[in-house]
Amino acid sequence: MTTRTQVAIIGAGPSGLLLGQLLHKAGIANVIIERQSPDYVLGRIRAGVLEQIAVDLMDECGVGERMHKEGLVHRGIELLFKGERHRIDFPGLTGGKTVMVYGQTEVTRDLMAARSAAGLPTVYEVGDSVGLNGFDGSSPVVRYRKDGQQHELACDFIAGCDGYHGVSRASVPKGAIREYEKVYPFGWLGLLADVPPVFHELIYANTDRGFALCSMRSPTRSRYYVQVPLTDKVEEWSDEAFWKELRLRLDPEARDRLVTGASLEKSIAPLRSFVAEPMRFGRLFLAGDAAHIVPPTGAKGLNLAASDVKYLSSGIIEHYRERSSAGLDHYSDRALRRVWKAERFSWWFTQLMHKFPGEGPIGQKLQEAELDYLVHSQAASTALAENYVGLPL
Ligand code: RFL
Ligand code: PHB
Repeated sequence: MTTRTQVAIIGAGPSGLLLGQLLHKAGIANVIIERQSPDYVLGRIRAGVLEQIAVDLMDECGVGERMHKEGLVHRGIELLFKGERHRIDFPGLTGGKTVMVYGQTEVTRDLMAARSAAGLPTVYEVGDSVGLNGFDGSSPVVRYRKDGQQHELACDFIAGCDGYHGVSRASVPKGAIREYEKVYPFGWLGLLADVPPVFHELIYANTDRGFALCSMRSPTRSRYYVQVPLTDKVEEWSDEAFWKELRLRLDPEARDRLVTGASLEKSIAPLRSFVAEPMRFGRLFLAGDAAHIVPPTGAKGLNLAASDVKYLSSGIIEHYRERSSAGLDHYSDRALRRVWKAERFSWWFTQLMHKFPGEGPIGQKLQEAELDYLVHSQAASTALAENYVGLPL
């Protein structure tokens, strides 16, 4: 069966859902095609921190109400090294800026609810059946199978919002896109639990046992991470072993205050820096993790997805409203300027906070010297704060 739309969006993660909503608000028809079920998408525990740009985009999509009610405004983070915590004050260093702690699961849930309330078409559970064709010419077509039936979706543009392992980037002819990649020699073991957070702000810890992060989803739900070797398997980590290791990486006060409990979710994520250039091939546009990955240390992944979508939606809207291709022609360059800065920040923060195998004691000493400089220099603290809250669009 053949149907037609203006924009075919591959992937119902934050990038695809945000784009779908912004296009719908502008009167542009779009269909989202997603490999998994909605519950599967909502079950992936990922990002927790939104920059103001992402908050503003949620508002622009008309889905900001619950976020403003339940999200937590954070005015700083704490850096823990040599057993002591030091605060980085965001508003003081950036002229009043803050971030919002509101989980990616909730962002996705709010966007899914708005999409379904507006009756917009989303095709879930298409598995690996999606094929992209004709995007190097003027008539792109997306083919997929659903419930045993073959479908064809003809469109003007395809938005590849299908994450790092998606079909969109992989459909571009070899050689047309250049890929830059760095894989880090460790992962993050994350645990989600219904226990109150150890502290009301995030704690990023550099210790001689490796990195740890204390984050949260609400005043009663905590998200913690510890750096682990890539060879570790999540099944080998009992909850007890996780809490014991986390405690060893905290300062004495936090160690005393830590409340432990049964895990709701536990997983290991590898760390990677990756950029695909350019983010466009003909009528196919890549956005979010489909085009770039950052290590989670700087909390930039979801936020970059939001800024890509902001640029891409304005290019598409300009195309239909003004018959101008300028915004679409500049999409890749505009997005990549911001992407590379976030890549640099995330790489730098990862280097500073993690234990690198083979670096030895001098690596630890050099990190501690840089951290000491960072928390005592207004210039260096400002550089961290302005990147963390998000560089301007
Ligand atoms: P997603 O979320 O991966 O969504 C892509 C969607 O595409 C679907 N898909 C397909 N659909 C159809 N056909 C195919 N062939 C398909 N292949 C894939 C997938 O099922 C999926 O639903 O990409 P998107 O939308 O670009 O969003 C990106 C964000 O998810 C990601 O950048 C963040 O989660 C990264 N991240 C963080 N970002 C932040 O801004 N702040 C944070 O605090 C933060 N913490 C994190 C993170 C990522 C983490 N992990 C697990 C990688 C913490 C962690 C631990
Ligand atoms: C999270 O809460 O999952 C989180 C927060 C900050 C990060 C990464 C992940 O830098």
